[in-house]
Amino acid sequence: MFKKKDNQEKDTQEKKGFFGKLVKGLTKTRDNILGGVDQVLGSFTKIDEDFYEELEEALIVADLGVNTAMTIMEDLRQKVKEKKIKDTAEVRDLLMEELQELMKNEENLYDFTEKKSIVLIIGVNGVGKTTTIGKLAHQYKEAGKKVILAAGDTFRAAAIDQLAEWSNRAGVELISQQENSDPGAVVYDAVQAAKARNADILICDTAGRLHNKKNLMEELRKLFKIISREYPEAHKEVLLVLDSTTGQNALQQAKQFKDIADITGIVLTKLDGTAKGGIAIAIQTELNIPVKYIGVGEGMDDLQRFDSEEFVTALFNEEG
Ligand SMILES: Nc1nc2c(ncn2[C@@H]2O[C@H](COP(=O)(O)OP(=O)(O)OP(=O)(O)O)[C@@H](O)[C@H]2O)c(=O)[nH]1
Ligand SMILES: [Mg+2]
Repeated sequence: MFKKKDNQEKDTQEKKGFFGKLVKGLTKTRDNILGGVDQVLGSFTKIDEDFYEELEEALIVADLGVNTAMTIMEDLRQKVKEKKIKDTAEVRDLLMEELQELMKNEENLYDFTEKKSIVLIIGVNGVGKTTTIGKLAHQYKEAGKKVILAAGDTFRAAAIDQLAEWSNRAGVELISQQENSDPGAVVYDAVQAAKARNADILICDTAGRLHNKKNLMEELRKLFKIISREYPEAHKEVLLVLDSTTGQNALQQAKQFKDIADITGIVLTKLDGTAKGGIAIAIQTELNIPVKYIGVGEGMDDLQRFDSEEFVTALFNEEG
C-alpha cells in the first residue's frame, strides 16, 4: 500500500521532471511560434482578412510550413465563425485547441514494447540514430526487458564502436561483425540470437550514409525482407529518426523514406535548444505518422515518449 503510494509519487515526480525538461527544451521553439503569434494577436483588435493572413504567415515562418499553416487556418476560421468569436485574444485558446486536435495520437502507440518486437532504426546520417538506440536500450532494460542490439551500420568502423559503447552503458548484448560486412548478415545473426535467447526487443542500427541514396534504400529493403522471413511472428516497428534542427528538410526526408518503408513512428531528436520544434506539428499533420519519441539531450535518459498534449501545453504555457 505504502509502496504503491511511493511509486505513484515517484511517477508524478518523474512526470514533472520530464515536463520541466520539455518546457525548458522548447524555450526557443515557443519563442519562435508563440512570439510571432502573440505579436499578431496583440496588434489586431478586429478579426479580419489581414489578421488571418498575418497569423498564417507567423505559423509558416515558425517552421510549421505552408501546408500545415493552411490546414490550421482553415479550421481556425471555421471555429471563429461557429463560436462567433470577435476578440483576437480568444483566438489564442482556439489555436491551442486546434493544435491539440491535430496532434492527437491513438492510444496503442507503444504496444510494441509489450510484444516480441524488432525495432529497425532508419534515417539519414547524423540525425541521432545510434544515440537513440542507446537511449531506447537503456529505457527498456530499466523496464525489465531483455534487449539485444544489432550493429547494422557496417559502413564505418566507428559506427560499430559507438554502438558497442552504448550497449556497454545500457548493459545489453550487441551482435556485430567487422566493418564492411553485409548488414543483412548482421541482422540475420541478430534475429537468430533474439529468437534463441527469447529477447523481448531487438533494436537494429542502420547506415545513414551509403554510396548513394538508391543503395541506402535497397539496403533497407533487404533488411526488411530478412526480418520478415526469419521472424514473421515478431512485431515490426520501423522508427524513422529525424533531426528537428533541420526543420522543413526533416519533412522532406520523411516523405522519401515513406515511399520505401512502412514507418510506424518518428523519433524527433535534438529538440533541446532548437527553435524549429514546430516541425513536430508539421510532421503529424502532413504525414500522418505519429511522433513516438523525442530526444531532448545527449544523455542516456534524454529520450521521452512524445505526449502531444503535453507538447502543446508546454508550447503555450511558460510555467508548465
Ligand atoms: N542535443 C542533442 N544531441 C543529440 C540528440 N540525439 C543525438 N544527438 C547528437 O547528434 C550527434 C549524432 O548522433 P548519432 O547518434 O551518431 O547519429 P546517427 O544518425 O547514428 O549518425 P550516422 O551513424 O552518422 O548516420 C551526436 O553528437 C549525438 O550526441 C538529442 O536529442 N539532443
Ligand atoms: Mg549511427
